[in-house]
Amino acid sequence: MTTCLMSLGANLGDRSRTLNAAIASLEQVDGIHVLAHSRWSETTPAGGPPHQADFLNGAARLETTLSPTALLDQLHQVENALGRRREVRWGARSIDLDLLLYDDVIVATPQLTVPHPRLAFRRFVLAPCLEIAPEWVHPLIGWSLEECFEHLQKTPRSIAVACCSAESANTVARLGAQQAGAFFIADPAVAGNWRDAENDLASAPRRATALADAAVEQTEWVSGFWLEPPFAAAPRPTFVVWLDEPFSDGNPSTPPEDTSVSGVDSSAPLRKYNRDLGRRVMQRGRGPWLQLPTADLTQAANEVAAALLAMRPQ
Ligand code: A4P
Ligand code: MG
Repeated sequence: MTTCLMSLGANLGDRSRTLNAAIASLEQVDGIHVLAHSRWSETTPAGGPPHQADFLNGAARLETTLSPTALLDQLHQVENALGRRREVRWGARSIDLDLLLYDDVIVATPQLTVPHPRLAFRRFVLAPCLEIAPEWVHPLIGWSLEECFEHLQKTPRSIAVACCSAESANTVARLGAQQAGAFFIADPAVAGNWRDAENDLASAPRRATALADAAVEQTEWVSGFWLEPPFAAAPRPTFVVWLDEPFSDGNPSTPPEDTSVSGVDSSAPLRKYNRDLGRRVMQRGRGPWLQLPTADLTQAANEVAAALLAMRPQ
């Protein structure tokens, strides 16, 4: 038997009736037992097409003998039976059932990501989880769900965008902030587009000052850079978006040619910087993060804007 945590959401039709029906249907599935569920709470839509109706959200704790993929399959079957149509990502829905945690198992396949990547900073997900599983430790972040929620409560709503390309980071931060009506903090210290560890070290004091200045006046901000902690003078962001730069063919941000050493892969130092950056952002115990590809900067900016909305008190 494995214990799992799932979220429920609905913003079409008779929402509470559908959520209750989902719990009853799950209880009927062989290999699933519902241990507890939260209250259903009204929340404002975060992301997706505009003018959607408010959601009713909740969470449930289950016991199951099913594998993560078999469980997801069952969640989809219950969604389908309750009239779920999939037309637009983040579109209005009669029911959405997401698998948040499966014990402390980590799954990363094209069909399933566990822990759910947006669990640790969404108020409409965390608040109901606190009613039924406050002590559950997020297996990647290393904080309990209660600690994640407290962090959300006590930090100003803020996102740092970390990327080895300063241009990509600033674009995503600027567009995301604009969309959500938040303040954008540009990197005060960039020498060219590509970042490196040496420049990060030299730029740290200016970056800390830019963050500290903004924090005095702004309640919500997005920075086009990440200042690695600890930095006493600088406020910590609520979470970090790591824009993972794959340097794949056809990528518009192809690394610059190094003409000084012929025959050497000039992108190797950047690849290393990119990999190290990701490792540092995702270091256990540091706080929430979200990994996004640089392939679609507009989509990444939408994620930033939706995350800011999802952090706001309801
Ligand atoms: N998938 C991968 N991992 C998981 C997982 N852990 N749990 C795949 C469930 N599904 C997972 O999901 C798209 C695909 O994600 C699935 O085919 C599955 O294989 P979907 O349910 O078809 O589409 P979606 O829900 O629109 O996309 P997504 O990315 O799951 O969105 P979220 O994160 O669920 O956000 N605002 C409020 N206030 N309340 C909400 O409930 N929900 C969303 C949707 C946005 N804004 C909201 C709410
Ligand atoms: Mg979903």
